[in-house]
Amino acid sequence: MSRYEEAKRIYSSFGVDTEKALNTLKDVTISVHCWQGDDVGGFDSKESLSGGIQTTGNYPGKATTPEELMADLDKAFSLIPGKKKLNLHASYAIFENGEFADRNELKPQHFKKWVDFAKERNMGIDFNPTYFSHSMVKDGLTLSSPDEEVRSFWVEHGKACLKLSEYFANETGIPCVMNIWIPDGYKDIPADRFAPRARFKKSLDEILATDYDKSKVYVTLESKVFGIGVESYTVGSAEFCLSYSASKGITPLMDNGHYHPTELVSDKISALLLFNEKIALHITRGVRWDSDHVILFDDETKEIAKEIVSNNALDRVFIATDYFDASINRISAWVTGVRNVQKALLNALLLPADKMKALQENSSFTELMCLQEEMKTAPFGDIWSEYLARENVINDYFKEIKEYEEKVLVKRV
Ligand code: RNT
Ligand code: ZN
Repeated sequence: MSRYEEAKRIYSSFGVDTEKALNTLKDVTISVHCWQGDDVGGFDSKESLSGGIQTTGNYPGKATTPEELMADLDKAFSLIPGKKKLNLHASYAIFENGEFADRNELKPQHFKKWVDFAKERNMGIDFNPTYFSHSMVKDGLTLSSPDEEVRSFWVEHGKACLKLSEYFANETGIPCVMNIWIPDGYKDIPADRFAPRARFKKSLDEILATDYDKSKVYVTLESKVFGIGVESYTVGSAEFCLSYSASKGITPLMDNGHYHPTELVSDKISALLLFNEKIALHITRGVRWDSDHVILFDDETKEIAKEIVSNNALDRVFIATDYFDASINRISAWVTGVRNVQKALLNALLLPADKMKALQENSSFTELMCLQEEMKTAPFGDIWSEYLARENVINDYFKEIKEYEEKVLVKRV
């Protein structure tokens, strides 16, 4: 009996159908963030990364051109099973022949190459306006700025991005998730917490007044607790973003690095599912702060996946990755992190969820704990290996990535 057959038998003794789990997993789309490949650099400006987010490390081989980033994405995609979507930031616009357009004037032609790239790979595109790393970010503020010139520049950026998102959806035939996150906040105790939030609200209203097809573009709004340099006050706090999303019928986005360290996104998912048709996630790993470490197959990632799967919400949650590690091979960072989201989903699909729920309802907490612990040592690895084999993806990818590093990455200047 093969290892898979044996594992299948063991899982079925718990009432779990491994075939069903494998078939479900292969249809789950993960939106893969392009910005792991170049430390959130983008191509539209030489400004250093701002907005209270940071990459650390100086591993060789960072992509510095669209061609390099596309090649690296391809390498990563070849080692990641399942369905993928390309998650772009506006700062990844591609300008040719000396042409340039500022963020308030971005047009489809500046993303045509990305559209071709996605179409050739049968992928959809998700999109993010880029409200950082730009000279029009004044005193750390964008959509909440008291400077009308600054605020309206960024409103125009948002509107341009909405039209671009619609273009991506039309071209690929797959709806586009457009996520708004702004870095606005204050380092020290503000005198006025109200006015910046009022301006942010007004700016969002202005952006969303753009005519766009809501069946093709899902606008999401990402909250945050604090960033580096903006420790005392964040305009787009959790309460602001949840309330705004609810009032406008857009989709809330939770990044699991954006809460106080003892708060868990896994616990928040069910609450949001009760009040939203769709919700969105940025999956990351924060170490002591929103450090955006590579996602591991760790307890919280598993718990997040469990909440999606056991609440039957795979088609209601937009799952995206969001982290950036410049201290290790960036392609390996991509592959490890995205695979770990998939592993966590498979792990969740292999739990006897109904049985566990029934034990809770019957207050059989002793048996529930025993079963939960028992499942942790079930032969998960054999099912994962079977999944990779069926997807024609190799298990141990280090060697292949190292080869690519030697042949391609280290030769980059
Ligand atoms: C920042 C947010 C945001 C960014 C990306 C690059 O804290 O998580 O989602 O990481 O837009
Ligand atoms: Zn995020």
